[in-house]
Amino acid sequence: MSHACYDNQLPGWLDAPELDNRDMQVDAPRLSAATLGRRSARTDLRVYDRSVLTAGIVHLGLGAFFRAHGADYTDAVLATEPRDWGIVGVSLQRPDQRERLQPQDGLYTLIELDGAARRSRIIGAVLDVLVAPEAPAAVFEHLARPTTRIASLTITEKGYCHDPATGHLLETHPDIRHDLEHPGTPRSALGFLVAALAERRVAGLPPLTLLSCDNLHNNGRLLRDLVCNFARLRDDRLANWIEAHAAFPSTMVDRIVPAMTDDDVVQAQALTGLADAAPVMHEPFKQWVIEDVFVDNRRPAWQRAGAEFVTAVAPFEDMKLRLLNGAHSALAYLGYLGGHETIGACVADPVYERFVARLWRDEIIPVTIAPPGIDLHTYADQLLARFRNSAIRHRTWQIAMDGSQKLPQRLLATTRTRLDRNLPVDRLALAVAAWMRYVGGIDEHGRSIDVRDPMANKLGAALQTAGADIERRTLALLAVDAIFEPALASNPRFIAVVIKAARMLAAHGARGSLQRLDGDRS
Ligand code: CS2
Repeated sequence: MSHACYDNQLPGWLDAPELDNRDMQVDAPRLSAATLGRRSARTDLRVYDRSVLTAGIVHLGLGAFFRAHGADYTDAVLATEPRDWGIVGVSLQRPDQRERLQPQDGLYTLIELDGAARRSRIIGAVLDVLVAPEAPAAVFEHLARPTTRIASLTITEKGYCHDPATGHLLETHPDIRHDLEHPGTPRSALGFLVAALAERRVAGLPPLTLLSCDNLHNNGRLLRDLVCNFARLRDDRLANWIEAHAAFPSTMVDRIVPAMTDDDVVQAQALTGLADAAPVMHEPFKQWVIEDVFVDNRRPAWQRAGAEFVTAVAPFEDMKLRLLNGAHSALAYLGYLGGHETIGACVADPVYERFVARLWRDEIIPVTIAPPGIDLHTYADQLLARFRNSAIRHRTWQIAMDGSQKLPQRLLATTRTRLDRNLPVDRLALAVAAWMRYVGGIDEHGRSIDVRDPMANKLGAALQTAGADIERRTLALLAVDAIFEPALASNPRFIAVVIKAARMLAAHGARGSLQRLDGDRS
């Protein structure tokens, strides 16, 4: 899927190091159904008969996150209920996942990293991998099968072709325009889903449950609005049918899963004794809270693997987006600028640790509604412990990507609430100013930053027009209404505090600014 409505073209996800099957080491058999029995004794496997599975789930966006999260939960369900819930994975852009996974019969290794401890498990839930641009008909065929009940998505924020500030469909997005003109060969997830739903309707089949697992506020509702809006551009009756009969549960998904590196491949082989081109490293923690609305109530018993089905996901989602992802993005920009390569390195630095603790305690928690039974201070303490997991090398640069798509739900929603209540927003504003400095493309040592963002060129052009003056640069970025809704961008207190933070960053650097914020000038 291209994203040319913005001004540069970028890969959709990052878990693709420069490695292919030729790089595989030859001193161990390749992981596959035939070699599974040769795995090391310490490698776990949930045992079930893959040959009897039907693929009840078609998953769009087969990145590392889904393989360590939704596929792990599903694998656990298959161990007790081995029938309906195999997964067909669909890559919307590139063939690399298919090229790695197909020789392995879809099998891959999950490696849980807990300080010095490593645990490996082989996952068998992914039965097949399709590459949408190569085989759109095969994707439709799977989505339109009577046995397919769920289409789940981890396509990253930008994959929704929406305006991040308002959630509206970008009707001028080239992929959306393309998909309206060529419904048989779509590029976007929306194009595939709506065309497949149209086929199901004609065939007299029930629609699907469309399960968004991306870090977006109210992700089920957002997906429903986008799908129905897109469908309405094609055919009102189709849109009405989807609105009336499809289901769009909202979800909160959580597990820290850094992008794969070449070293992961070496580590996986050392642990399992089998060569795997597609292992995934992850933290021990995982959480999945799902709104319990599924077409015909057909869904895997994910609760057996620890997922929670609830009636209201919003408080879980807001807690996670604002505390975890908000802190991640704040640390990503401030940490990158301050020379920290990973989140672990950030929180090992007392200045950054104090910043994030106070960001949670003083600015985010007081305006966040806790989900039932959860104490937000305890949740924040657990987050800090998770961020400290020294085995997880989660790069600030990776999290800094696509900030234009992430800022609204992670940092700006909290900022708005605080401004509405006349509360200070110093730390949130410093994070926003750090993002502004980051997208300027030059770090504190004058080196260029590899800024990956679908709006990078637009943001760069706005900064270029603004010139060197900090106030003008800040105002130029605040004027980008796809990110900053007008009520926020025109709030005089917000403008003043972001300009002040930007000046502080320019004068003292990221680390120096954090020290000043805490009144520590040492
Ligand atoms: C991270 C998330 O890359 C990012 O932007 O903030 O991927 C984060 O690790 C997950 O949401 C954790 O559940």
